[in-house]
Amino acid sequence: MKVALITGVTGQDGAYLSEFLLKKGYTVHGLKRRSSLLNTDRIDHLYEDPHVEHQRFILHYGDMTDSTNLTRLIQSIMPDEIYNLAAMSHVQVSFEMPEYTSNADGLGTLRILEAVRLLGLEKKTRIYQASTSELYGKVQEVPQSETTPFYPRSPYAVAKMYAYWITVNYREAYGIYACNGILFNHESPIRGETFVTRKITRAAARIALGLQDKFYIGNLDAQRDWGHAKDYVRMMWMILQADEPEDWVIATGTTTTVRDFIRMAFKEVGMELEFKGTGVHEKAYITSCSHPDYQLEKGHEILSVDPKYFRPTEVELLIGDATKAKEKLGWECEYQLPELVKDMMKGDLKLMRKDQFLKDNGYDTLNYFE
Ligand code: NDP
Ligand code: GDR
Repeated sequence: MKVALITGVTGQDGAYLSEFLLKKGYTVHGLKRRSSLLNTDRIDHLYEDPHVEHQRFILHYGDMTDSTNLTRLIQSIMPDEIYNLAAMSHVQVSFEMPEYTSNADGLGTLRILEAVRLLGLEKKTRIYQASTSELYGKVQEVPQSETTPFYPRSPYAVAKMYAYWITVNYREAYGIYACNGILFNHESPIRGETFVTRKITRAAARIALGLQDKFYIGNLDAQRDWGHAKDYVRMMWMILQADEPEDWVIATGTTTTVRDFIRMAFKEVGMELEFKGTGVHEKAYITSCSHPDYQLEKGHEILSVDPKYFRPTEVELLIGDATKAKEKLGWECEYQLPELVKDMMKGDLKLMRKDQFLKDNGYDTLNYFE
């Protein structure tokens, strides 16, 4: 049976990929960071007691900025496949932490490749690099494919551009089976809460349940090609099973504005919206509520634009062309945007009902310092 190492195992994709590979019979090793509070929520359901025999899901402490740690782990695990998913993955935060982002996302990838080379695993270990549609940045061509030129627009994207090319270089220079998956945005009910889709579905659920009045948002005109993370992790695995190592675009081929994503999320709780005003003055109001469980007054203001969420340089439009992956690897996505929004809203309504229960029973304000 194959052995995989996943960096970024505690993240959205790490969790879905772990589940996927374990179902395929792999032994999965995951790299997690030490943190003062537990950060394994997304993979707790996969946890195995280290004292049982034949453990197939094993976690190790590590960090992408520590090459001795990465090399030692790879040496002891001797993986058949490495999925390098670990990254400081928030575009806006990368403007605040450009040096760290370059170190973890750019040099971190080099550290993995170098470890494989130094350990003489060039012919054994296949490497998947989590590349991104952010590489396309400023629009050069639509839809974006494997041949579209890059024009990164954030420290995150610039770091990922280094990671992309160092992966190509190690493939060409040392014959390592190393591939870039250029994945467009993919979301899920376990997406990080500060990415725009999850921020919206959380807010829609909380507003519908009366736990929150309104929320604040940035650029409503940005357009993204949003898919479901479940479909995309399957593709990561398919990429490493191909005969030859190559780079692949993975996308749904449709694009939607942030504004329309908000409309879709609120529709799931029976609410129609009207957007009024422009730029920083834009707001959204409820025009009708058709769901018996979620009733708010018509005219209730649910959202305002806050320029704090604008980025110094924005990526306005992403839409991917995954023809190569469809034709050569037979990849198809099972989820389109409406099903994705449904899945995310279902998840957040469930979560927020739990919050509501705690609030109704007085357990929402536990204060350890009292
Ligand atoms: P998440 O932000 O959900 O997860 C990132 C993971 O990386 C977490 O496990 C995080 O640990 C870990 N991590 C961050 N910094 C370090 C570090 N210095 N050392 C070790 N681990 C670290 O991202 P996603 O799951 O959404 O994305 C996975 C990868 O795919 C990322 O590289 C991202 O840039 C890339 N990508 C994502 C896309 C998307 O739409 N989701 C699209 C294209 C590419 P912790 O839990 O402790 O924070
Ligand atoms: P992105 O995702 O930057 O595409 O990177 P994000 O959800 O953060 O932003 C998408 C678009 O929405 C606009 N936006 C807001 N974004 C956030 N986070 N918060 C807001 O309040 C808000 N309002 C508007 C943004 O300006 C942007 O245009 C994600 C990450 O997962 C990367 O790691 C990955 O590489 C790319 O997707 C593909």
